[in-house]
Amino acid sequence: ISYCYDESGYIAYCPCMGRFGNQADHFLGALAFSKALNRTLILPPWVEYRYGEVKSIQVPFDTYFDTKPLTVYNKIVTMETFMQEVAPNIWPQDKRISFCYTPRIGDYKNSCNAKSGNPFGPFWDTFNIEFSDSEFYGPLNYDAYNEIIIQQWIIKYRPQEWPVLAFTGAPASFPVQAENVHLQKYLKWNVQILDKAKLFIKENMNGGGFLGLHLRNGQDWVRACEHVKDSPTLFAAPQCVGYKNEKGPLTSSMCLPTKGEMLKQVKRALKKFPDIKYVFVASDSNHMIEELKKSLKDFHVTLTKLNNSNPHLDLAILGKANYFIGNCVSSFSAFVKRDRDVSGLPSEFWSFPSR
Ligand code: GFB
Repeated sequence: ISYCYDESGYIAYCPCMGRFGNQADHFLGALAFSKALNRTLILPPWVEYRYGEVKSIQVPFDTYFDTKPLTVYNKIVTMETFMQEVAPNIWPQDKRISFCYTPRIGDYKNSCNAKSGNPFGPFWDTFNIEFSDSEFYGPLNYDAYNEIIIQQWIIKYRPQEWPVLAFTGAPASFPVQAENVHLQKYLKWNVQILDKAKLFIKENMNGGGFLGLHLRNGQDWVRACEHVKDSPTLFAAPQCVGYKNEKGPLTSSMCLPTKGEMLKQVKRALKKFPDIKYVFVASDSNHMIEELKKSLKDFHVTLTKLNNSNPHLDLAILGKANYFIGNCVSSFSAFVKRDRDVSGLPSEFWSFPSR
């Protein structure tokens, strides 16, 4: 398909922070920001890290998602298509300028150092992008709902002069701004992911009727949860406690629930949904299948999980559960919660509200 060039310009960025959940939060913000500036959003590949590999790996955006629903909201193009078909005509070397708020520490002085470090370097290298200069956009910010700031962006960076605003990191906040949560409805799994999810549900859970659990309990998480006491809105916690703790304090069991608390909560959910006969467990580390089996034997439910770790398939399956229990603080859980909200499916969180 040959692609038409957008005279209003483009926005590119590196999803250089965190893993999938963080990047998805950032994506929704970048989507709103690009729309506010009336520019096409260049859909970046997802940045992934493979065990034993030093450099990040860039996975094309449409490996997981259908790009079509996004077009209902704003103009988009995948980074692969942009670099092949558009960049050669509109983004000459001297216009390849990286954007950052203030200089970033790295190889050069007074520079965004957009390619210093991992995943920064590997990300732009995937497309053979070198930057000729840096642009410090501070004190502007990327709040798409601040009309004054948006006007300033538009006036300061005209598309004729600045065809591509290429950001060193996502032009978005983390966690996702409340105003942008609803944009999740444009982020739809592609048919390959959906088919895999449906097949798993068909083969392992008799076609449906299951409780989905997200257990975030790996070592990195145990360490992260130690910060709960001094970070009352840690990571995705605002989805539960509000952006200013207006819905209550964050507790450590919301981040890392004890086994006892979890089992109690699962039992309560199964009592509420007596027709549910399957429990699907997703985890980055310990799925607790044996403990769950033992403790749930009176409920006559079958416990199941993926045989091989596949975060996106876990997310897609959790998105289809009849009921979901996730983690307030995890942006991985936050993705599932937003995804389910789009289709009106009910969810709750571990140890929240605190009793
Ligand atoms: O998605 P994510 O940003 O969520 O990062 P958090 C967690 C990653 O751990 C996921 C894996 O992208 C997956 O690769 N993971 C977590 C899982 N849960 C599951 C699961 O149920 N199944 C599978 N297969 N994989 C934050 C990071 O994670 O954790 C922060 O993003 C920071 O940057 C913090 O590192 C400690 O918000 O949960």
